[in-house]
Amino acid sequence: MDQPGTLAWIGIGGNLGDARATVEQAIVRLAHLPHSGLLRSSSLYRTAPIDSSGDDYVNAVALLRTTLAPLGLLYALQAIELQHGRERPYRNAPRTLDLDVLMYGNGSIASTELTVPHPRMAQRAFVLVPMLEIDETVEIPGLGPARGLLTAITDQPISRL
Ligand code: A4P
Ligand code: MG
Repeated sequence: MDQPGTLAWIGIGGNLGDARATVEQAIVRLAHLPHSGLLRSSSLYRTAPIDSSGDDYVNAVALLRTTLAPLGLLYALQAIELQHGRERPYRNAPRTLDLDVLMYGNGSIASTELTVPHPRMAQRAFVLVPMLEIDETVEIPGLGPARGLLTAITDQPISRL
């Protein structure tokens, strides 16, 4: 029998403080998220800031199965961000921890609070490379296989930690 719940892909990033430790702790917190299970998490990656400033980022991706509704999941992620001292002085500011809902099943959502698939994920190697580590065949609703999208952004520096 199929397990209940929806597959949700979560993007994890940070470039303030000990970003590596923060991302590792965030993955542990995701594993303890209510009504959810952590199926896979990627390696950690060092990545150059894209449309952002400050130090290099540490990025990773996690794959959950969850029965939380999309907004319930977003609020749970925001609670974890706050536990890590996330502040929002301005858009794309350096941050201790950013948790984004990249995909929620095959669904598309377009509201001010939540847009899924994440509108910029297809242009970002720091999202696509860790996703492909988890699932070589992953497809982004409306855009197709992530593998093919990566060929347009091979110039973005990313290295596995
Ligand atoms: N929101 C809408 N859709 C979503 C979603 N799918 N997931 C809303 C999460 N939040 C979503 O987010 C602002 C608002 O977006 C939230 O209130 C939520 O309701 P935020 O986290 O406060 O602000 P942000 O992180 O500055 O914006 P956002 O959209 O997450 O930024 P981006 O576009 O994701 O860029 N470079 C590297 N190398 N690595 C990175 O991780 N990250 C960014 C952030 C830029 N450059 C980077 C990295
Ligand atoms: Mg964010």
